[in-house]
Amino acid sequence: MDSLGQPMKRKIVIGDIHGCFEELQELLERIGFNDDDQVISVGDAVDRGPDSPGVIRFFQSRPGSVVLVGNHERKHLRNCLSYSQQITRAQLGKEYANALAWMNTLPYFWETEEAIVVHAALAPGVPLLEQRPEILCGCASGERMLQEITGEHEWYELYHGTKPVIFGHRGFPDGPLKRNGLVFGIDTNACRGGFLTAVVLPEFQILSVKARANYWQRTAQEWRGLIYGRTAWNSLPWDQLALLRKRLVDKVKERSEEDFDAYWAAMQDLLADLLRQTEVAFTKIDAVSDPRAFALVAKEHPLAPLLFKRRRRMLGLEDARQVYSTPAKAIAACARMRNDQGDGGCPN
Ligand SMILES: [Mn+2]
Repeated sequence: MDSLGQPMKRKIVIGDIHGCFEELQELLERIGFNDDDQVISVGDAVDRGPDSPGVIRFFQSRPGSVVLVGNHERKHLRNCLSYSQQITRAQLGKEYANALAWMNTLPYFWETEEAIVVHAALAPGVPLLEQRPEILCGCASGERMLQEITGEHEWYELYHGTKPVIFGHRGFPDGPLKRNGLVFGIDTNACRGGFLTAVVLPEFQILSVKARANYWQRTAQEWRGLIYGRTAWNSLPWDQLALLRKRLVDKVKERSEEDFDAYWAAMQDLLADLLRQTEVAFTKIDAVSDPRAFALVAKEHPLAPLLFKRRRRMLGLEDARQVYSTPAKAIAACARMRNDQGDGGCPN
């Protein structure tokens, strides 16, 4: 009961939604939510999952609901768009400007009678109003600042406030983190096929629903042609690309290089697909045993460079990399192949 003897309004705090709109609906239904409940997202409501626009519309249409700025919203706000943000921008289309204006109004923390809600972390011993937004939202620079403060420890091991903290950002695949009734980590990797988790206040009741798919893997694949078809990375030679990847991975031990890793994996897949296509093509003209007749047929084939190479010995990924010096050239060969066969065999 509140001071007027009314039943306390429920607050439903939800972990990183990442565009998993169906799971959000299912979780709220499971909770039996109604118009009196306040829905609070810890941030990272968008990106990676299938329906960021749906999630945004949901929160925009519920007066009194709260979405915090997570590191993903922050990347949109700072126009620092890596793969998953580019996908969301493409999904939103004309609505993107409106979504940005909305994100611009979002807070970095939320405090209720029962708990403090942040996206990523609190710097130990610093009053809530003096916390740095970078640390609260867990962007790359914030993570570095926090690491300098906490050293070997997790920030929540050093939290000695009296009010419980609810946060997201750090995925706990085996279920939400509950620590001394004081710290609740509720990102349970919904967008990677894990769970979407909520804490319902004032009881601190925890509920999760299983995600229907590993959405990020799927979305990353679906959009890779569209997004990376446009980037200059395609035109970098493979070894430079590998070097760039290594530098990113070595330097930034953050989540930000996941996007590049997804890109790298997509490029590897692409080459492997190309090789599989070559196998089919090769089998078809393998019957042509006369070298001159083979040359005549192979020359006209979309995968000619690979066919000639294969004729001499077994092809591997390395060979494909040598024949197609950049991803852009491999993509082009794939596209020619697809046009030639009309079977959409190339995933790009
Ligand atoms: Mn997240």
